[in-house]
Amino acid sequence: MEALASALHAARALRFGEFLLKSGLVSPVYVDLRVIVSEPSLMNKVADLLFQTAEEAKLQYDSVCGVPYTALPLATIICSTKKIPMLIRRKEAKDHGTKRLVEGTINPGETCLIIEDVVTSGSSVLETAEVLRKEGLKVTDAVVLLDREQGGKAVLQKHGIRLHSVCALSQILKILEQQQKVTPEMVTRVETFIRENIVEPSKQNGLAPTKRICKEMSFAARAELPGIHPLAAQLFRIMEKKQSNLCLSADVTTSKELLQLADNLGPSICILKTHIDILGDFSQEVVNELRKLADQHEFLIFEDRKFADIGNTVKHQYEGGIFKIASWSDIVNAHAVPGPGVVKGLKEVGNPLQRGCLLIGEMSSEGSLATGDYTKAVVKMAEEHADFVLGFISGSRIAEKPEFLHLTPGVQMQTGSDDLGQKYLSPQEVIGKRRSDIIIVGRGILSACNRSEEAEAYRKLAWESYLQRICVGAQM
Ligand code: 5BU
Repeated sequence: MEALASALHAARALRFGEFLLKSGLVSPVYVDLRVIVSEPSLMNKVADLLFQTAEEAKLQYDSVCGVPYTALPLATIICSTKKIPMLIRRKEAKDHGTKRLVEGTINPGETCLIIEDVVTSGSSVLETAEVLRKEGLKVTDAVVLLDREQGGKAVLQKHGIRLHSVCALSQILKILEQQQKVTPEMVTRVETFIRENIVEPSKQNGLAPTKRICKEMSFAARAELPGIHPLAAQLFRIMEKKQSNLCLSADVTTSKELLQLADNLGPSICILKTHIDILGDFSQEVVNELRKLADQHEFLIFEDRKFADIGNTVKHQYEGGIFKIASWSDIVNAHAVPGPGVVKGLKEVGNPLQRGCLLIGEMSSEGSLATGDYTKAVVKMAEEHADFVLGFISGSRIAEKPEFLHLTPGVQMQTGSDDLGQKYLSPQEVIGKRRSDIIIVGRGILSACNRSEEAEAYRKLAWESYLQRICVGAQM
């Protein structure tokens, strides 16, 4: 397998970079096995491996047909060396003479084995199988050199064809990584691309599988952006792993209740947001425990401190005092009102600890003054301090750079407002229409009889809205 991987790489049958596909997608990997016709020994090797794979699977067949065009010479080598009758499928019927679609002797009822170079959606194998089946032949198996693992196997299975592959793209990638022919970053990029472009078997017509076309980068892909803040990358990965873009606003006033919430709702959330100064019984112990629960359940802690003073003061407020926020909170937030000094001050404390900050671009409360040009100035400030600023608190997406996160408070399933000016939008509106990334929910969950169930309901709604937004034809 090692020799095959390096030979395919050397022949440029596998290339890594950025390739515009027919579908309009940009792929980090390009597989073009046509080039091997210029490498006779590699051709023989590949034909042999295909045959061995059929032998190992103990396949019984009477003839072999290669999917045109790349697999034609491969089928020829197999049939010639192993003395097996071959069939050739024409791509178009001849416009004169016999109008045959398949050349060679067809004995209806016999079994024909299909040979292919690479399978993505399985549609090419399926097209050839349909033609052979129309001629009265049985098609039960196909052997392929490379399975791109994008759903082709399942599509073919649905149509009664077992797919046997010599190797899978993930296997080849691992080998090339070990051989230091591709970087670990490229391996991750390719794996992400493959995962996000899985073809699903169509419910109506197998020849036209429905494709998940992604309109926007997924959280997983955003985690891999070059130069992304490590804390933002960690958060994107947590979100993808837990399928959660829910931040719980744990606005409770006792340590016991705070820790209970963190423990019980931890599995459903990606962030737990605190207002540490509303606890009536704050102690160092409670934040130590909270930190342990955050690591155990894999969520980040966000102290909603809303710093809004000159740089020198916020530095002290962040690092010291009773709360020593920087020592336990992954994320804090700040108003941009004082100008960039507030970010610079916080950064001096936060950066050595690998912390991050959100700038308040908009607020959810009635009559908020954070609008228009103010919001634009906040985005500019974030761009100038992207080594510390992870993104924004805002009602909708205010910056297009995928590196920036958007978190939105004022979310409840029951829309409307409270009697102190808080305005509520639904999770679907915030994530689906306003294109925010994470919903922040407090009383929507805290006032429910069963908080864990309610948190799960919010998690699911927000996650489904995200999936629907990024992908056409996403399966719910
Ligand atoms: P609620 O119970 O879901 O309304 O709580 C919302 C939380 O988000 C609460 O802790 C507020 O302090 C916080 N919040 C907000 O509601 N609106 C804002 O614009 C900002 C923070 Br910034």
